[in-house]
Amino acid sequence: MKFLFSCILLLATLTLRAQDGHSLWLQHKTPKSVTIICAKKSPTLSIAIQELKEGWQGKADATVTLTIPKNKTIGFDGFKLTENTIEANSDNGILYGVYELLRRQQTQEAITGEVNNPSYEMRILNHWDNPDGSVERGYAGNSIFWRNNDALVVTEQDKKLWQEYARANASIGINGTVLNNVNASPLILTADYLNRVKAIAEVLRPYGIKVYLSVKFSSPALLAKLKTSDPLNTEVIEWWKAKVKEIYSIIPDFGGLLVKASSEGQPGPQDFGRTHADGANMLADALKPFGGIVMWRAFVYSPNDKDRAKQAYNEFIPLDGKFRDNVIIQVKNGPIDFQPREPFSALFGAMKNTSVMPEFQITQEYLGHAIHLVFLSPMWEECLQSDTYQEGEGSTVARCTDGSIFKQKHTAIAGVANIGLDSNWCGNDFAQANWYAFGRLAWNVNLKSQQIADEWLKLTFYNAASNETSATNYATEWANNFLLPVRQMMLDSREAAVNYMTPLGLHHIMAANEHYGPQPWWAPKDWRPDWTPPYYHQASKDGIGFNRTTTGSDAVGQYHEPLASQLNNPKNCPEKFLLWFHHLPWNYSMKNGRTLWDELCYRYDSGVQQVRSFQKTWDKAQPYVDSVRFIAVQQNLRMQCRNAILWKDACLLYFQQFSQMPIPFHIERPV
Ligand code: GCW
Repeated sequence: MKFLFSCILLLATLTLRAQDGHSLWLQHKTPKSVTIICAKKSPTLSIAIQELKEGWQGKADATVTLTIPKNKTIGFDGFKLTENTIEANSDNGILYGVYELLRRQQTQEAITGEVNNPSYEMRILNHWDNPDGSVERGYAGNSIFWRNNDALVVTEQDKKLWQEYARANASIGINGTVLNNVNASPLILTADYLNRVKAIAEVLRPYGIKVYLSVKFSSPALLAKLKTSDPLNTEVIEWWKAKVKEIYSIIPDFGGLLVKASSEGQPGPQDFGRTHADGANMLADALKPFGGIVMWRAFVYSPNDKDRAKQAYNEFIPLDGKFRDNVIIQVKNGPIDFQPREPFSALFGAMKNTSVMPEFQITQEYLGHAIHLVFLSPMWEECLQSDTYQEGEGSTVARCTDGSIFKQKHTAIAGVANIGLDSNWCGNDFAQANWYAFGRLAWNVNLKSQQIADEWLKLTFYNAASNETSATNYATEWANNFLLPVRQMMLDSREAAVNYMTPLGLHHIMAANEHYGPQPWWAPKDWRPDWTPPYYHQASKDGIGFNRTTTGSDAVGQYHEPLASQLNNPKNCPEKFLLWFHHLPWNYSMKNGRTLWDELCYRYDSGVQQVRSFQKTWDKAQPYVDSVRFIAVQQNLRMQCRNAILWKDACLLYFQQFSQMPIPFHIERPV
């Protein structure tokens, strides 16, 4: 009975999704007629042709030719567009060209005929999805891939959903997906699960998307009952080789493995006195004959370290150059953990003889979950365009990872997905923009957030509304009254979140475990200190902030000059990172003349005022949005505003115990 009930519920959810009409940013208007010429046949090209026919907004009765001429200027996955031709060297390239052409038609962007190659070879989503269907740090419902520890049943509804997912990803250039959590269950490598992976791969393949899996390093001991999982043990090596062979026998284009090892209690090579390189290389050797890669995460820190921000660098720099060429070290954007703002990880550009890929978090673990409207593109842009100075001025994180500076064999970028079974996919309609932005930046690392927001708003909100009204007048009105203010709201939203949560370089003062609200005071005696907020803010009567200068933990020393010296001096350190690198007295004088305490009050307050202004902006957007999405976003903003006030009040009242200074007169009073 219970089972029957769950089935009905699941069916209802899936049907609802299929019917809700909000197919992300792929909301085509009624198409004009078009003839497609394409000499070659393949499942991918059939999709390309179908998409063109269903979405064509160019000249009516046009003829479009799809060609694969082997043009040397066009790179892997790239393409060249004119009004009537799409050229590429592969079927996938044609498909990406089709989506780009349709996007340009819909957003009325010129088609300029230049070659369009992606910045990274591999553009990958990481799902933190568990076999029981739960999603670690997921705020959009259960997993779209896994359900109730039951790998066997694959329904037509599942396949339809995976197809919609594949299509959305292909439309923004994503070409890989890791299907399960980095805190990996060994189950994933069992036959039943691998069969389900095969079924998923079959749906994703025509859309140019490869599947990858996260694996638990102790799988040989857990699954095959070997006495050890030591990466240098012959039986262990043979076990992995056989397992990899088995995977490729059923999924010939399998992408490779993602590993979280010797981190946060996960097993790893260090359990056996071996290094990350020993572990990664053993897996890389097993994958090499099949063309697979290993993405080895650098997210490591131990309770004993005096400064968690330094550990990844300390562990990985000595191993630079010791990894096989099919290993990529996957590095989170910042040295701690997906905070609203962090400086870039010092590993970028410093590992010169190893492939390194950035890992971003699309799901908003520390940024208000699926409730707060926070457009993350500006945060990623900030990281990608940060200058590491590692190979002279202009050695941005982007250029250090996309192959421009270091001739790494593979280039890649990963984003931790915010996708679940919710009918709008991401839990919040605006969270879809973060999925979109990740794909667009992975394709073109130099895109600007404003352009991305612009595209997403036009694709997501314009078509639906414009069908009914007379075109030209409506377009201008829509741009002035909806596009411009809502785009500005998106662009300001990340800075607002930083202001009301962790201004001036504060970090990790969120509530324990759930990482949603403020809890700067939380510090149980029996808990790991590096998991408690006071470890990070260091507030006391003498001041606030983490001293990472040469007189403190010397994390600044991990950065290249002139950056290291700049960060080391509070007068030169960008104020957005001030308390990340410095412990300063409460009456420290900021550049604008305010005391540090007053500035902190001002920042928290301005975060709240920004959210209030977002509410006003959204209220005015009502005529241009369907009521379902309008109300959902309005309610979330209301909650976000209440939360922002809570953040401000909790943090200011807590820190005031130490500063012993009054909250400035013009700041909204704590309630
Ligand atoms: O941010 C932390 C999260 C964990 C996560 C870990 C990681 C998957 O709180 O939930 O585990 O990072 O990135 O491995």
